[in-house]
Amino acid sequence: MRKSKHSTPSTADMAVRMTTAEATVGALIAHGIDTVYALPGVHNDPLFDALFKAGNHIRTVHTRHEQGAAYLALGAALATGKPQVYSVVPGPGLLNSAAALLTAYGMNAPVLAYRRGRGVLDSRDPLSVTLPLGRELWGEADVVLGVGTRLFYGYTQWGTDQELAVIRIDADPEEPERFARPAVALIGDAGPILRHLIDALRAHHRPSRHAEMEERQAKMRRRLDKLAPQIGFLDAIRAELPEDGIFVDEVTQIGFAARLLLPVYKPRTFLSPGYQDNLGWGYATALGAQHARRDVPVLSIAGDGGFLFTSNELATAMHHRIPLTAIVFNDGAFGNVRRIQEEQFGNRLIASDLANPDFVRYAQSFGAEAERARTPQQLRAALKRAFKRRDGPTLIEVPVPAMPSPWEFIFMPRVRGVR
Ligand SMILES: Cc1ncc(C[n+]2csc(CCOP(=O)(O)OP(=O)(O)O)c2C)c(N)n1
Repeated sequence: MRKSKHSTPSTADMAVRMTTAEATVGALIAHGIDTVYALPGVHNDPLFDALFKAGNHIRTVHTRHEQGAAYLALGAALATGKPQVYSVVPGPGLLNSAAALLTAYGMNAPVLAYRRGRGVLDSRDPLSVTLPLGRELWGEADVVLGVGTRLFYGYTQWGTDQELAVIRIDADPEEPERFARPAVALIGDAGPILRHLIDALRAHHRPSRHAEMEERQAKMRRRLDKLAPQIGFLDAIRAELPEDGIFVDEVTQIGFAARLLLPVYKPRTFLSPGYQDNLGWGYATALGAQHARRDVPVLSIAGDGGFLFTSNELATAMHHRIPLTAIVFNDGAFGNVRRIQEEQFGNRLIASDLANPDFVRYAQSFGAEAERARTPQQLRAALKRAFKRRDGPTLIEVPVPAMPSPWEFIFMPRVRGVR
């Protein structure tokens, strides 16, 4: 809003004098937005000028690529639960940010806990399960309540039959019938709907399943021990990341195992990409989460493939002094792709080997703290040091060999019905 040299301007006067950019920024502030993640250009120069004039009311965090701006905004939204804003130029700027936008769209995704719902129920509760045990339970259930989830695995892999009644709660009326018509579809805000259901069910009691579930959890855990190399690193991470610290997952071996095995204690502390599984979302999204939640440590994990998608945002982390800790698990390959080529395509390896920078020197060249850890014990010590730093980013490189496949716990055969 321009200042009048004379008396206080009337509302009509102000409306005439305000530019579209100033009105936009004013509206953002009025809606409680305090940060714009952005990359400027000639198309939105007036917007940036309006942001400048807005002074302390709204901060601008500029990134080094448009996907970075969008992922930072997504990370901030996921970590705080509040709407966030990013701004880029039209055309290539918008298209560059499209993968992040697609992920944001795909994430409106969770419970069971399907991985994006992890933390809704504390992992220490025996009733809190991940995919493999979820599938077993699906096979036995007579009623399933899906809250804000597509129930993708249930419908498309585990199967349905006449004996199973599905009740779905979703904010979007188009969602419940995406795969099959549920027995009941409740449309609206899950909070009040669940409150009604709890009140209605208060009179009904059933025997506790805690003991049974503890036994089944232990049995499943013995099967999952096959993923021992991943578990070693995840144990080191869980030991150092505080209960309210935020873990940002990636499409990588440690990430796949984390979705099944990392204990998660609180909502919004396990951020995982939407069902599109965008490789490369991790570092920039984690940066946004750490920018928005300075009060807790945020940990980004990535493979060497995914990390280099957005590692240019190390410059952003330095510029804005964002104290994000990141681990790169370096196996010199698109490891996931390579293992599938080895196991399912007669070891015909193509386009899956990678040439990498020296990650420690790479991060240091931005001015970041960096070190290498080779074992879970060394990783623990490095994380302890990293989480103490609050004035800028840290990178830890962990060189790793190929890891055991998690796929038997993710793509599992049907347990009921016929398609
Ligand atoms: C945007 C995008 N491109 C490609 C893929 C396909 N993809 C899934 S995992 C993967 C390899 C990941 O390699 P890396 O990050 O090094 O992790 P690793 O599997 O080696 O642990 C690829 C290319 C994807 N999921 N998303």
